[in-house]
Amino acid sequence: MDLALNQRHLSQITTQITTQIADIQAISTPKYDRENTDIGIVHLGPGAFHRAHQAVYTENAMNLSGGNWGICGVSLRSATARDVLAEQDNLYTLAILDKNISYQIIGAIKEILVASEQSDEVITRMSLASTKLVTLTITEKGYCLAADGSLDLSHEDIKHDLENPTAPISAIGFIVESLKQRKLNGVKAFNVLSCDNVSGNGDKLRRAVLDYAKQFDASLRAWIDTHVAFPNAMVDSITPKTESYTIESVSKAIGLQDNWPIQREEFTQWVIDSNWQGDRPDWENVGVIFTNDVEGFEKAKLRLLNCLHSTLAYAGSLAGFETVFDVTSDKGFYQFITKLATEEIIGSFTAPKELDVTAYSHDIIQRFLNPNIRHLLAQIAFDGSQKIQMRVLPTIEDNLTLGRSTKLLSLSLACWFEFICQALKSGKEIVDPMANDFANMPALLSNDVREVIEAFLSIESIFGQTFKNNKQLKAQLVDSLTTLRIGDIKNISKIVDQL
Ligand code: CS2
Repeated sequence: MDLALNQRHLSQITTQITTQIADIQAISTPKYDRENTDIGIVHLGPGAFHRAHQAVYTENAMNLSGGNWGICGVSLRSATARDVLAEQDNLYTLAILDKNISYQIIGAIKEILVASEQSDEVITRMSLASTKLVTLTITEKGYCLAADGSLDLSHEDIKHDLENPTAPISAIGFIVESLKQRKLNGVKAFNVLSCDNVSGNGDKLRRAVLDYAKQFDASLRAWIDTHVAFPNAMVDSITPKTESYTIESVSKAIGLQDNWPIQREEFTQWVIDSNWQGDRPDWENVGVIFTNDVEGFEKAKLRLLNCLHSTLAYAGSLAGFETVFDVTSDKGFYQFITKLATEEIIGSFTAPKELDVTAYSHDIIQRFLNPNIRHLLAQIAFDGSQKIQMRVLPTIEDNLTLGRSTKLLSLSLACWFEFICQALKSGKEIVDPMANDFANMPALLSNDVREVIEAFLSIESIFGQTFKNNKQLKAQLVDSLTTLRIGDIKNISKIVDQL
Protein backbone atom coordinates (compact mmCIF):
# COMPACT_ATOMS: atom_id res chain seq x y z
CA MET A 1 0.00 0.00 0.00
CA ASP A 2 1.65 3.24 -1.11
CA LEU A 3 -0.76 5.83 0.31
CA ALA A 4 0.57 7.23 3.59
CA LEU A 5 -1.96 8.82 5.95
CA ASN A 6 -1.46 12.60 5.77
CA GLN A 7 -3.28 15.92 5.81
CA ARG A 8 -3.86 15.97 2.05
CA HIS A 9 -5.77 12.71 2.16
CA LEU A 10 -8.15 13.72 4.96
CA SER A 11 -10.69 15.16 2.52
CA GLN A 12 -10.62 11.93 0.55
CA ILE A 13 -11.58 9.84 3.56
CA THR A 14 -15.24 10.65 3.67
CA THR A 15 -17.17 9.17 6.51
CA GLN A 16 -17.47 5.74 5.07
CA ILE A 17 -19.85 3.21 6.50
CA THR A 18 -18.98 -0.24 5.36
CA THR A 19 -21.19 -2.96 6.65
CA GLN A 20 -19.56 -6.20 7.54
CA ILE A 21 -21.10 -9.28 9.06
CA ALA A 22 -21.90 -8.62 12.75
CA ASP A 23 -20.41 -5.16 12.96
CA ILE A 24 -20.49 -1.73 11.41
CA GLN A 25 -17.16 -0.11 10.52
CA ALA A 26 -17.19 3.70 10.53
CA ILE A 27 -14.30 6.00 9.68
CA SER A 28 -14.44 9.63 10.84
CA THR A 29 -11.98 12.47 10.36
CA PRO A 30 -11.41 15.89 12.02
CA LYS A 31 -14.35 18.25 11.48
CA TYR A 32 -12.56 21.41 12.69
CA ASP A 33 -10.14 23.48 10.60
CA ARG A 34 -7.07 21.54 11.67
CA GLU A 35 -4.52 23.48 9.59
CA ASN A 36 -5.55 26.77 11.22
CA THR A 37 -5.87 25.43 14.74
CA ASP A 38 -3.14 26.65 17.09
CA ILE A 39 -1.54 24.73 19.93
CA GLY A 40 -3.07 25.40 23.36
CA ILE A 41 -2.00 22.28 25.26
CA VAL A 42 1.44 20.82 25.96
CA HIS A 43 1.24 17.16 26.94
CA LEU A 44 4.18 15.52 28.67
CA GLY A 45 4.33 11.80 27.80
CA PRO A 46 2.29 11.35 24.57
CA GLY A 47 2.15 7.55 24.82
CA ALA A 48 -0.61 5.15 23.85
CA PHE A 49 -2.97 6.12 26.65
CA HIS A 50 -2.73 9.86 25.98
CA ARG A 51 -3.38 9.38 22.30
CA ALA A 52 -6.36 7.08 22.95
CA HIS A 53 -7.88 9.13 25.77
CA GLN A 54 -7.14 12.81 26.42
CA ALA A 55 -6.25 13.59 22.80
CA VAL A 56 -9.54 12.00 21.69
CA TYR A 57 -11.63 14.00 24.17
CA THR A 58 -9.84 17.15 22.96
CA GLU A 59 -10.40 16.14 19.33
CA ASN A 60 -14.10 15.65 20.01
CA ALA A 61 -14.28 18.96 21.87
CA MET A 62 -12.76 20.77 18.88
CA ASN A 63 -15.09 18.92 16.50
CA LEU A 64 -18.00 20.20 18.59
CA SER A 65 -16.87 23.68 19.62
CA GLY A 66 -13.59 24.52 17.89
CA GLY A 67 -10.91 26.41 19.83
CA ASN A 68 -7.13 26.55 19.62
CA TRP A 69 -6.60 23.31 21.52
CA GLY A 70 -4.01 21.67 19.32
CA ILE A 71 -1.59 19.53 21.34
CA CYS A 72 2.19 19.64 21.44
CA GLY A 73 3.30 16.25 22.68
CA VAL A 74 6.62 16.15 24.55
CA SER A 75 8.31 12.76 24.66
CA LEU A 76 10.61 12.89 27.66
CA ARG A 77 13.01 10.33 26.21
CA SER A 78 12.17 8.40 23.06
CA ALA A 79 12.16 9.99 19.60
CA THR A 80 10.16 7.16 17.99
CA ALA A 81 6.68 8.69 18.27
CA ARG A 82 7.92 12.03 16.93
CA ASP A 83 9.74 10.50 13.98
CA VAL A 84 6.97 8.07 12.99
CA LEU A 85 4.11 10.55 13.35
CA ALA A 86 6.04 13.33 11.58
CA GLU A 87 5.85 11.17 8.46
CA GLN A 88 2.04 11.37 8.60
CA ASP A 89 1.45 14.99 9.69
CA ASN A 90 1.03 13.75 13.29
CA LEU A 91 -2.26 12.14 12.28
CA TYR A 92 -3.13 8.71 13.61
CA THR A 93 -6.12 6.42 13.80
CA LEU A 94 -8.00 5.53 16.94
CA ALA A 95 -9.37 2.01 16.47
CA ILE A 96 -12.20 1.26 18.88
CA LEU A 97 -12.40 -2.52 19.05
CA ASP A 98 -15.43 -3.65 21.00
CA LYS A 99 -18.95 -4.87 20.27
CA ASN A 100 -18.85 -2.24 17.54
CA ILE A 101 -15.68 -1.45 15.62
CA SER A 102 -14.98 2.10 14.50
CA TYR A 103 -12.04 4.20 13.33
CA GLN A 104 -11.46 7.87 14.03
CA ILE A 105 -8.56 9.75 12.49
CA ILE A 106 -7.23 12.07 15.19
CA GLY A 107 -5.72 15.43 14.28
CA ALA A 108 -5.42 17.01 17.76
CA ILE A 109 -1.67 16.42 18.01
CA LYS A 110 -0.01 19.15 15.93
CA GLU A 111 3.61 18.78 17.04
CA ILE A 112 5.81 16.31 18.91
CA LEU A 113 9.08 17.37 20.54
CA VAL A 114 11.69 15.18 22.21
CA ALA A 115 12.79 16.69 25.50
CA SER A 116 16.21 15.03 25.53
CA GLU A 117 17.01 16.62 22.13
CA GLN A 118 14.86 19.78 22.07
CA SER A 119 14.62 21.06 25.64
CA ASP A 120 14.88 24.72 24.56
CA GLU A 121 11.98 24.29 22.11
CA VAL A 122 9.94 22.56 24.79
CA ILE A 123 10.43 25.41 27.26
CA THR A 124 9.71 27.97 24.56
CA ARG A 125 6.44 26.20 23.69
CA MET A 126 5.46 25.87 27.38
CA SER A 127 6.27 29.56 27.97
CA LEU A 128 4.03 30.91 25.18
CA ALA A 129 0.86 32.70 26.28
CA SER A 130 -1.05 30.50 23.80
CA THR A 131 -0.22 27.45 25.95
CA LYS A 132 -3.07 27.38 28.48
CA LEU A 133 -2.72 23.84 29.84
CA VAL A 134 0.04 21.36 30.57
CA THR A 135 -1.25 17.80 30.86
CA LEU A 136 0.75 14.69 31.75
CA THR A 137 0.85 10.93 31.44
CA ILE A 138 4.30 10.21 32.82
CA THR A 139 3.39 7.07 34.86
CA GLU A 140 3.70 6.77 38.62
CA LYS A 141 7.51 6.83 38.56
CA GLY A 142 7.59 10.13 36.68
CA TYR A 143 6.51 12.08 39.77
CA CYS A 144 9.87 11.37 41.50
CA LEU A 145 8.18 11.06 44.88
CA ALA A 146 9.56 9.80 48.19
CA ALA A 147 7.51 7.36 50.31
CA ASP A 148 5.96 10.28 52.25
CA GLY A 149 4.69 11.93 49.03
CA SER A 150 7.28 14.70 49.01
CA LEU A 151 9.62 15.28 46.09
CA ASP A 152 12.58 12.91 46.24
CA LEU A 153 15.46 15.41 46.03
CA SER A 154 17.89 12.49 45.73
CA HIS A 155 16.18 11.22 42.56
CA GLU A 156 18.74 11.26 39.76
CA ASP A 157 16.50 13.27 37.39
CA ILE A 158 15.72 15.85 40.08
CA LYS A 159 19.39 16.11 41.04
CA HIS A 160 20.22 16.71 37.35
CA ASP A 161 17.56 19.41 37.02
CA LEU A 162 18.55 21.18 40.24
CA GLU A 163 22.04 21.48 38.74
CA ASN A 164 20.76 22.28 35.20
CA PRO A 165 17.43 24.10 35.70
CA THR A 166 17.35 25.63 32.21
CA ALA A 167 17.91 22.23 30.55
CA PRO A 168 15.71 19.90 32.60
CA ILE A 169 14.94 16.24 31.95
CA SER A 170 12.09 15.68 34.42
CA ALA A 171 8.47 16.70 33.91
CA ILE A 172 8.68 18.72 37.12
CA GLY A 173 11.80 20.50 35.89
CA PHE A 174 10.09 21.52 32.64
CA ILE A 175 6.98 22.74 34.45
CA VAL A 176 8.90 24.93 36.89
CA GLU A 177 11.39 26.35 34.36
CA SER A 178 8.61 27.35 31.96
CA LEU A 179 6.53 28.85 34.77
CA LYS A 180 9.62 30.81 35.81
CA GLN A 181 9.91 32.17 32.24
CA ARG A 182 6.21 33.10 32.22
CA LYS A 183 6.52 34.91 35.52
CA LEU A 184 9.61 36.80 34.31
CA ASN A 185 7.84 37.80 31.07
CA GLY A 186 4.54 38.75 32.67
CA VAL A 187 2.73 35.84 30.99
CA LYS A 188 -0.24 34.32 32.82
CA ALA A 189 0.46 30.88 34.27
CA PHE A 190 -0.85 27.72 32.63
CA ASN A 191 -2.79 25.13 34.66
CA VAL A 192 -1.48 21.60 35.13
CA LEU A 193 -3.61 18.47 34.74
CA SER A 194 -2.24 15.06 35.66
CA CYS A 195 -3.76 12.13 33.77
CA ASP A 196 -1.94 9.31 35.57
CA ASN A 197 -3.20 6.42 37.70
CA VAL A 198 -1.98 8.11 40.86
CA SER A 199 -4.31 8.74 43.80
CA GLY A 200 -4.59 12.47 44.40
CA ASN A 201 -2.52 12.96 41.26
CA GLY A 202 -2.98 16.73 41.10
CA ASP A 203 -2.24 17.23 44.80
CA LYS A 204 0.89 15.08 44.58
CA LEU A 205 2.14 16.85 41.46
CA ARG A 206 1.46 20.26 43.01
CA ARG A 207 3.44 19.35 46.13
CA ALA A 208 6.36 18.06 44.03
CA VAL A 209 6.39 21.18 41.84
CA LEU A 210 6.31 23.50 44.88
CA ASP A 211 9.03 21.47 46.63
CA TYR A 212 11.19 21.80 43.51
CA ALA A 213 10.54 25.55 43.03
CA LYS A 214 11.40 26.14 46.69
CA GLN A 215 14.95 24.93 45.99
CA PHE A 216 15.48 27.97 43.77
CA ASP A 217 13.24 30.87 44.67
CA ALA A 218 10.61 31.32 47.38
CA SER A 219 8.82 33.99 45.35
CA LEU A 220 8.53 31.63 42.34
CA ARG A 221 7.11 28.97 44.65
CA ALA A 222 4.58 31.48 46.03
CA TRP A 223 3.61 32.63 42.51
CA ILE A 224 3.00 29.04 41.37
CA ASP A 225 1.08 28.30 44.56
CA THR A 226 -1.20 31.28 43.85
CA HIS A 227 -1.64 31.12 40.10
CA VAL A 228 -1.47 27.45 39.01
CA ALA A 229 -4.30 24.96 39.46
CA PHE A 230 -3.43 21.27 39.77
CA PRO A 231 -6.86 19.58 39.69
CA ASN A 232 -7.09 15.91 40.60
CA ALA A 233 -8.44 13.64 37.89
CA MET A 234 -9.34 10.01 37.23
CA VAL A 235 -8.79 8.52 33.78
CA ASP A 236 -9.98 5.21 32.36
CA SER A 237 -9.95 3.35 29.06
CA ILE A 238 -8.25 0.01 28.44
CA THR A 239 -5.58 0.81 25.84
CA PRO A 240 -3.12 -1.93 24.91
CA LYS A 241 0.14 -0.89 23.25
CA THR A 242 0.19 -0.79 19.44
CA GLU A 243 1.44 -4.04 17.92
CA SER A 244 2.23 -4.96 14.31
CA TYR A 245 -1.21 -6.54 13.84
CA THR A 246 -2.77 -3.20 14.87
CA ILE A 247 -0.83 -1.35 12.17
CA GLU A 248 -1.76 -3.93 9.53
CA SER A 249 -5.47 -4.18 10.38
CA VAL A 250 -6.03 -0.44 10.80
CA SER A 251 -4.14 0.49 7.62
CA LYS A 252 -6.25 -2.03 5.72
CA ALA A 253 -9.48 -0.69 7.27
CA ILE A 254 -8.81 2.98 6.44
CA GLY A 255 -7.16 2.30 3.10
CA LEU A 256 -4.03 4.25 4.02
CA GLN A 257 -0.75 3.30 5.73
CA ASP A 258 -0.93 4.41 9.38
CA ASN A 259 2.30 3.47 11.10
CA TRP A 260 1.14 4.42 14.58
CA PRO A 261 -2.56 3.73 15.18
CA ILE A 262 -3.95 3.25 18.65
CA GLN A 263 -6.39 0.54 19.72
CA ARG A 264 -8.79 0.85 22.63
CA GLU A 265 -12.04 -0.46 24.10
CA GLU A 266 -15.29 1.49 23.67
CA PHE A 267 -15.50 2.43 27.35
CA THR A 268 -13.79 5.67 28.26
CA GLN A 269 -14.11 7.91 31.29
CA TRP A 270 -12.43 11.13 32.46
CA VAL A 271 -13.38 12.64 35.82
CA ILE A 272 -11.82 16.01 36.69
CA ASP A 273 -12.09 18.14 39.82
CA SER A 274 -14.48 21.01 39.12
CA ASN A 275 -12.93 23.34 41.66
CA TRP A 276 -10.61 25.38 39.39
CA GLN A 277 -10.80 28.25 36.92
CA GLY A 278 -9.03 28.43 33.62
CA ASP A 279 -9.38 28.01 29.86
CA ARG A 280 -9.92 24.47 28.63
CA PRO A 281 -11.46 22.69 25.64
CA ASP A 282 -15.21 22.06 25.69
CA TRP A 283 -14.59 18.76 27.45
CA GLU A 284 -17.77 18.77 29.54
CA ASN A 285 -19.87 18.58 26.38
CA VAL A 286 -18.06 15.52 25.06
CA GLY A 287 -18.47 13.35 28.14
CA VAL A 288 -15.88 14.53 30.65
CA ILE A 289 -17.32 14.56 34.20
CA PHE A 290 -16.48 17.59 36.36
CA THR A 291 -17.19 16.91 40.03
CA ASN A 292 -16.06 17.80 43.53
CA ASP A 293 -15.75 14.08 44.39
CA VAL A 294 -12.87 12.94 42.20
CA GLU A 295 -11.51 10.98 45.15
CA GLY A 296 -14.48 8.62 45.18
CA PHE A 297 -14.17 7.92 41.46
CA GLU A 298 -10.40 7.47 41.61
CA LYS A 299 -10.60 5.07 44.58
CA ALA A 300 -13.25 3.03 42.79
CA LYS A 301 -11.16 2.84 39.65
CA LEU A 302 -7.71 2.32 41.16
CA ARG A 303 -8.89 -0.16 43.79
CA LEU A 304 -11.15 -2.15 41.50
CA LEU A 305 -10.02 -2.03 37.87
CA ASN A 306 -6.34 -1.45 38.48
CA CYS A 307 -6.01 -3.79 41.46
CA LEU A 308 -7.76 -6.59 39.56
CA HIS A 309 -5.55 -5.82 36.56
CA SER A 310 -2.36 -6.07 38.59
CA THR A 311 -3.59 -9.19 40.38
CA LEU A 312 -4.22 -10.88 37.04
CA ALA A 313 -0.93 -9.60 35.65
CA TYR A 314 1.09 -11.42 38.32
CA ALA A 315 -1.12 -14.40 39.14
CA GLY A 316 -1.99 -14.92 35.48
CA SER A 317 1.64 -14.68 34.37
CA LEU A 318 2.68 -17.21 37.03
CA ALA A 319 -0.04 -19.50 35.68
CA GLY A 320 1.25 -19.12 32.12
CA PHE A 321 -1.49 -16.91 30.67
CA GLU A 322 -0.57 -14.16 28.14
CA THR A 323 -3.52 -11.76 28.00
CA VAL A 324 -6.21 -10.30 30.26
CA PHE A 325 -8.85 -11.98 28.12
CA ASP A 326 -7.20 -15.40 28.44
CA VAL A 327 -6.84 -15.35 32.22
CA THR A 328 -10.26 -13.80 32.89
CA SER A 329 -11.83 -16.48 30.69
CA ASP A 330 -10.51 -19.10 33.13
CA LYS A 331 -13.35 -19.92 35.55
CA GLY A 332 -11.08 -20.13 38.58
CA PHE A 333 -9.45 -16.75 37.96
CA TYR A 334 -12.80 -15.16 37.12
CA GLN A 335 -14.13 -16.37 40.47
CA PHE A 336 -10.96 -15.24 42.28
CA ILE A 337 -11.10 -11.62 41.10
CA THR A 338 -14.89 -11.48 41.58
CA LYS A 339 -14.44 -12.71 45.17
CA LEU A 340 -11.53 -10.27 45.75
CA ALA A 341 -13.62 -7.35 44.49
CA THR A 342 -16.80 -8.31 46.30
CA GLU A 343 -15.39 -9.38 49.66
CA GLU A 344 -12.34 -7.17 50.16
CA ILE A 345 -12.34 -4.14 47.84
CA ILE A 346 -15.97 -2.99 47.70
CA GLY A 347 -16.70 -1.54 51.12
CA SER A 348 -13.09 -0.48 51.71
CA PHE A 349 -13.83 3.04 50.41
CA THR A 350 -16.70 5.51 50.09
CA ALA A 351 -17.94 5.33 46.53
CA PRO A 352 -19.49 8.38 44.82
CA LYS A 353 -23.20 8.51 45.61
CA GLU A 354 -24.06 8.24 41.91
CA LEU A 355 -21.93 5.10 41.38
CA ASP A 356 -23.46 1.63 41.77
CA VAL A 357 -20.14 0.12 42.78
CA THR A 358 -21.33 -3.51 42.53
CA ALA A 359 -22.48 -3.01 38.95
CA TYR A 360 -19.31 -0.99 38.25
CA SER A 361 -17.18 -3.88 39.51
CA HIS A 362 -19.12 -6.42 37.44
CA ASP A 363 -18.80 -4.23 34.33
CA ILE A 364 -15.03 -3.96 34.83
CA ILE A 365 -14.66 -7.74 34.74
CA GLN A 366 -16.89 -7.90 31.65
CA ARG A 367 -14.58 -5.31 30.02
CA PHE A 368 -11.67 -7.67 30.69
CA LEU A 369 -13.56 -10.25 28.58
CA ASN A 370 -13.54 -8.09 25.43
CA PRO A 371 -12.32 -10.60 22.78
CA ASN A 372 -11.19 -7.77 20.47
CA ILE A 373 -8.63 -6.41 22.93
CA ARG A 374 -5.29 -8.23 23.23
CA HIS A 375 -4.01 -6.71 26.49
CA LEU A 376 -0.72 -8.32 27.46
CA LEU A 377 -0.32 -9.22 31.14
CA ALA A 378 3.39 -8.46 30.71
CA GLN A 379 2.54 -4.82 29.87
CA ILE A 380 0.38 -4.44 32.99
CA ALA A 381 3.10 -6.11 35.07
CA PHE A 382 5.52 -3.22 34.42
CA ASP A 383 6.50 -1.00 37.37
CA GLY A 384 4.81 -3.11 40.04
CA SER A 385 6.77 -1.41 42.86
CA GLN A 386 5.01 1.85 41.93
CA LYS A 387 1.61 0.50 40.94
CA ILE A 388 0.90 -1.59 44.04
CA GLN A 389 1.28 1.56 46.14
CA MET A 390 -1.79 3.02 44.43
CA ARG A 391 -3.73 -0.16 43.71
CA VAL A 392 -3.26 -2.69 46.51
CA LEU A 393 -1.59 -1.26 49.61
CA PRO A 394 -4.16 1.48 50.43
CA THR A 395 -6.96 -1.13 50.42
CA ILE A 396 -4.96 -3.44 52.68
CA GLU A 397 -4.25 -0.53 55.02
CA ASP A 398 -7.90 0.54 55.16
CA ASN A 399 -9.14 -3.03 55.64
CA LEU A 400 -6.70 -3.61 58.50
CA THR A 401 -7.94 -0.39 60.14
CA LEU A 402 -11.57 -1.38 59.58
CA GLY A 403 -11.03 -4.95 60.75
CA ARG A 404 -11.97 -6.27 57.31
CA SER A 405 -10.46 -9.29 55.57
CA THR A 406 -7.12 -8.92 53.79
CA LYS A 407 -6.72 -12.61 52.89
CA LEU A 408 -7.22 -12.28 49.12
CA LEU A 409 -5.38 -8.96 48.94
CA SER A 410 -2.48 -10.73 50.64
CA LEU A 411 -2.64 -13.40 47.95
CA SER A 412 -2.58 -10.66 45.30
CA LEU A 413 0.50 -9.08 46.91
CA ALA A 414 2.16 -12.48 47.33
CA CYS A 415 1.68 -13.10 43.59
CA TRP A 416 3.71 -9.95 42.88
CA PHE A 417 6.39 -11.11 45.32
CA GLU A 418 6.56 -14.51 43.62
CA PHE A 419 6.55 -12.89 40.16
CA ILE A 420 9.65 -10.87 41.15
CA CYS A 421 11.35 -13.84 42.86
CA GLN A 422 10.84 -16.13 39.87
CA ALA A 423 12.14 -13.44 37.49
CA LEU A 424 15.26 -13.01 39.64
CA LYS A 425 15.86 -16.77 39.77
CA SER A 426 15.37 -17.19 36.02
CA GLY A 427 17.23 -14.03 35.01
CA LYS A 428 14.11 -12.73 33.23
CA GLU A 429 14.05 -8.94 32.79
CA ILE A 430 12.12 -7.05 35.46
CA VAL A 431 10.65 -3.82 34.06
CA ASP A 432 10.53 -1.73 37.21
CA PRO A 433 12.41 1.33 38.52
CA MET A 434 13.43 -0.86 41.48
CA ALA A 435 14.74 -3.75 39.34
CA ASN A 436 18.33 -3.11 40.42
CA ASP A 437 17.29 -2.90 44.07
CA PHE A 438 15.61 -6.29 43.83
CA ALA A 439 18.68 -7.75 42.13
CA ASN A 440 20.76 -6.59 45.11
CA MET A 441 18.52 -8.32 47.67
CA PRO A 442 19.77 -11.92 48.00
CA ALA A 443 16.97 -12.65 50.49
CA LEU A 444 14.53 -12.59 47.55
CA LEU A 445 16.21 -15.76 46.26
CA SER A 446 15.67 -17.57 49.56
CA ASN A 447 13.53 -20.70 49.89
CA ASP A 448 12.55 -19.45 53.34
CA VAL A 449 9.23 -17.70 52.72
CA ARG A 450 9.46 -15.69 55.95
CA GLU A 451 12.82 -14.29 54.86
CA VAL A 452 11.36 -13.28 51.48
CA ILE A 453 8.38 -11.54 53.10
CA GLU A 454 10.58 -9.71 55.63
CA ALA A 455 12.85 -8.51 52.81
CA PHE A 456 10.02 -7.12 50.69
CA LEU A 457 8.26 -5.44 53.63
CA SER A 458 11.57 -3.85 54.66
CA ILE A 459 11.58 -1.74 51.46
CA GLU A 460 10.45 1.53 53.02
CA SER A 461 10.05 3.39 49.70
CA ILE A 462 7.21 0.94 48.90
CA PHE A 463 5.83 -0.20 52.27
CA GLY A 464 6.75 2.69 54.56
CA GLN A 465 6.88 1.72 58.22
CA THR A 466 3.46 0.18 58.89
CA PHE A 467 3.28 -3.06 56.94
CA LYS A 468 6.39 -4.75 58.34
CA ASN A 469 5.10 -4.38 61.91
CA ASN A 470 1.66 -5.86 61.25
CA LYS A 471 1.75 -9.46 62.50
CA GLN A 472 -1.66 -10.44 61.01
CA LEU A 473 -0.70 -9.25 57.54
CA LYS A 474 2.72 -10.81 57.71
CA ALA A 475 1.18 -14.16 58.71
CA GLN A 476 -1.26 -13.96 55.79
CA LEU A 477 1.54 -13.13 53.36
CA VAL A 478 3.60 -16.09 54.62
CA ASP A 479 0.53 -18.31 54.26
CA SER A 480 -0.21 -17.03 50.73
CA LEU A 481 3.34 -17.30 49.46
CA THR A 482 3.77 -20.77 50.99
CA THR A 483 0.52 -21.94 49.37
CA LEU A 484 1.61 -20.45 46.06
CA ARG A 485 4.92 -22.26 46.21
CA ILE A 486 3.61 -25.69 47.19
CA GLY A 487 0.39 -25.49 45.18
CA ASP A 488 -0.35 -25.15 41.46
CA ILE A 489 -1.43 -21.58 40.70
CA LYS A 490 -3.20 -22.82 37.58
CA ASN A 491 -5.72 -24.19 40.06
CA ILE A 492 -6.23 -20.80 41.71
CA SER A 493 -9.56 -21.88 43.24
CA LYS A 494 -7.81 -24.58 45.25
CA ILE A 495 -5.19 -22.09 46.42
CA VAL A 496 -7.89 -19.62 47.49
CA ASP A 497 -9.76 -22.40 49.33
CA GLN A 498 -6.60 -23.38 51.21
CA LEU A 499 -6.04 -19.87 52.61
C1 CS2 B 1 -3.24 -1.07 33.41
C2 CS2 B 1 -3.79 0.31 33.12
O1 CS2 B 1 -1.08 -1.13 32.46
C3 CS2 B 1 -1.72 -1.05 33.52
O2 CS2 B 1 -1.22 -0.92 34.64
O3 CS2 B 1 -3.82 -1.54 34.61
O4 CS2 B 1 -3.07 0.94 32.07
C4 CS2 B 1 -5.25 0.20 32.74
O5 CS2 B 1 -5.38 -0.43 31.44
C5 CS2 B 1 -5.90 1.56 32.67
O6 CS2 B 1 -5.76 2.22 33.92
C6 CS2 B 1 -7.38 1.41 32.34
O7 CS2 B 1 -8.03 2.64 32.48
